[in-house]
Amino acid sequence: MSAQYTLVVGTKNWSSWSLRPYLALRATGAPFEEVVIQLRRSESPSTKEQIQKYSPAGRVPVLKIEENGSATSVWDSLAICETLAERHPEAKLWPADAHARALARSYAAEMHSGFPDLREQLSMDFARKTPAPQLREATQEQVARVLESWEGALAKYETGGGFLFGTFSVADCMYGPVVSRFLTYGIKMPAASQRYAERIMALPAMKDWGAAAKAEVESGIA
Ligand SMILES: N[C@@H](CCC(=O)N[C@@H](CS)C(=O)NCC(=O)O)C(=O)O
Repeated sequence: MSAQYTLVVGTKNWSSWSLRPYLALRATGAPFEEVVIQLRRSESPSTKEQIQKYSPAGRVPVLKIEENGSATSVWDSLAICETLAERHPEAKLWPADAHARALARSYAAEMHSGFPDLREQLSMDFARKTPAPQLREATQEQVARVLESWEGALAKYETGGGFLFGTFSVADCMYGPVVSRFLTYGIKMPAASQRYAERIMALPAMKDWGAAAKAEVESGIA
């Protein structure tokens, strides 16, 4: 019997960390259930109370895997992406080439552990278009670093499938929400990055996430 997956995510308009493993899970093609927890909710049941039912770390995303009578919870976006890559080798969530794979891992890890000013000043607001705030110097440097790294990867691998390392990989999962942020705040991108952004936004998974985010905004919960 195949595993049953449940992905626990936060409010889709805001939860960039949740979008990352969602993109990976969609890329596997495996069926899954979804639980959406409302972020920034203080009244009962608060965000904290709701997340605690699923996550020992008190954060989303969480992937629950039920299989052979037992259940495992995997938390943290990168750990979930790694777990999915291992469980679904056919999805090729890491590049086949060892050199490209090492680079893709670096890209994913750099996003996961870095860019604090970009994350704070250009927080994900998927369904909205908003003028960018006055960007601090550190934020400007981090935006430039993202674009420089995209341009570098695309110069070498774009022709192999259009994504950072050719075909869609965990590196793209990690940067998908950054594409959304750049579009929300009208960040100017060089040509290859602009094409990359268009390809990411055209993914059916991004479109579905965007439709759900729009519904959240329209209903006033985000
Ligand atoms: N390093 C974690 C970060 C997860 C995270 O910060 N998630 C936010 C939502 S995007 C959260 O759960 N916040 C809890 C809250 O708002 O109470 C990951 O990569 O999954």
